Amino acid sequence: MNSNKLALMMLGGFLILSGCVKEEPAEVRTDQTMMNHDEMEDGMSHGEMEGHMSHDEVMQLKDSTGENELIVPPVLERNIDGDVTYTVRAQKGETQIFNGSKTKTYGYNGTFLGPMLQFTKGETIKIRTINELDQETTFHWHGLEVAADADGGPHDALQPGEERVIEFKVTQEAATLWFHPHPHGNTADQVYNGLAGLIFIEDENSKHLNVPDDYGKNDFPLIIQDKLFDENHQLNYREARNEDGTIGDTLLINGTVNPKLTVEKEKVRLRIVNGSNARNYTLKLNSGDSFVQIGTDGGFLNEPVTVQEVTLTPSERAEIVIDFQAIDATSDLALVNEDGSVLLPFDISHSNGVASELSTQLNDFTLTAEEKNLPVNKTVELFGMMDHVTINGKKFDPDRIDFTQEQGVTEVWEIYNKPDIMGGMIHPFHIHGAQFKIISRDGAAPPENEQGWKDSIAVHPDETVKIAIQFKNKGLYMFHCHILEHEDNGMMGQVLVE
Ligand SMILES: [Cu+2]
Repeated sequence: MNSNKLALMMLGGFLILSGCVKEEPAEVRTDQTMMNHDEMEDGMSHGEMEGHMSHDEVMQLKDSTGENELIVPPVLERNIDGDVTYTVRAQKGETQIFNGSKTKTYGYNGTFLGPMLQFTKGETIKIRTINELDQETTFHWHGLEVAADADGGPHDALQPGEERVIEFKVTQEAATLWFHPHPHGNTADQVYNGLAGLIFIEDENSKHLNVPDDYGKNDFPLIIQDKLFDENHQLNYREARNEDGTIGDTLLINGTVNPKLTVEKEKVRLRIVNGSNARNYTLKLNSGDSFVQIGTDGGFLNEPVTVQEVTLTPSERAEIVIDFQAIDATSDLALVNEDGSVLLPFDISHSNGVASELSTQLNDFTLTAEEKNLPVNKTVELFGMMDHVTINGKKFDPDRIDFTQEQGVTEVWEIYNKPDIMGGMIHPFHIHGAQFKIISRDGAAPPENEQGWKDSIAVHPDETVKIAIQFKNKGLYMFHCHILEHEDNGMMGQVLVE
């Protein structure tokens, strides 16, 4: 290990909090554990520390007690007057997350998180965006295929008090997308404090499929986010911040602490959004029962894929269907994380739900032989950790165009996660303004549940992924690591689509 690296490690006292999988030699791990132990003593009790030591250095989430029914984000009403469809305000406020105390938070059209916006493929949407924060922000529509001037990247900052109307046509298929801020160097803070909302796109296909779609009844979004609250139940981002990705010990789902979900004995669809700054989750049922995944980031899979678990890195989405009629769970059924921590206990209502069939054909997604055989047009190398993160050896420069691509032309991007001396970490790689197809992971076809539209992809250390991507619209788009602190630290580039 060279001295620079060691110095970096010494500075990075909170490395242990990282949500990213570290693959590194055992002796390094021991050193880190000891260092972090010292560093964290003053901030936490010894008992808490022990819990954080286990599970491969990732702070374990506290089990949900299930005392609070899951909050379902409201559906945003469309504007009645004028031609603007929706008005979305970024604002700050106080939210009662914990009984008897108020947490300072940010939200869209409310004090924490945001509402759900519904688009139908083919319609034109106009959104009035208003910044009521006391700092600049942007409104980024994650996964939406829109022209760059409507995308809400860091070049589209709204100053406090400013507003802007954006307009676009919805050209993509049914999917669960989300929106969040993207201000230059300050995304992590704003998302952490609560700025995140949902977009559901419907289309003719989705309307005719047999999939649960009764919002709040058998069709639930789950925005999963881990937070670290201080003793006053405040988020205190500056204290919690980790340059390698801020991790917390408390999971909020749709802003609900200690959530539970009451369901009928029927098929229930969960649209899961990893809205965390940095944590990766592998979700499964504590009973060991399987379930089906029906959707990826950008649409339906061709058919339901039976899985035991689903892994989501930051910004990835998965739609799953759990059949509570088929599962023989009399008690204690819960969605749990890989390490067994209880994320969402289910309360299965005694009344019988509706027996329903799930469509066996959901979509017509194809990766053509032509696409598979295209030459590689662009190579992307992800590298580093903490503040030393780069793409192709460079940090983000808003005045530099890294790539150009022709509108409507499919290109192959090859993305490589270069390990460092400590092994490296997963970087969730996201591209704005387009949905892409995964051609391969290390030369092999992606797993069945990744054979669908994606806008974010987990790239493991020393892994090479190939994707086929086409931009329908023009302009300057970001591509970046979706560990929000990495993004803010410059792990981002720009592609100009002409
Ligand atoms: Cu990263």
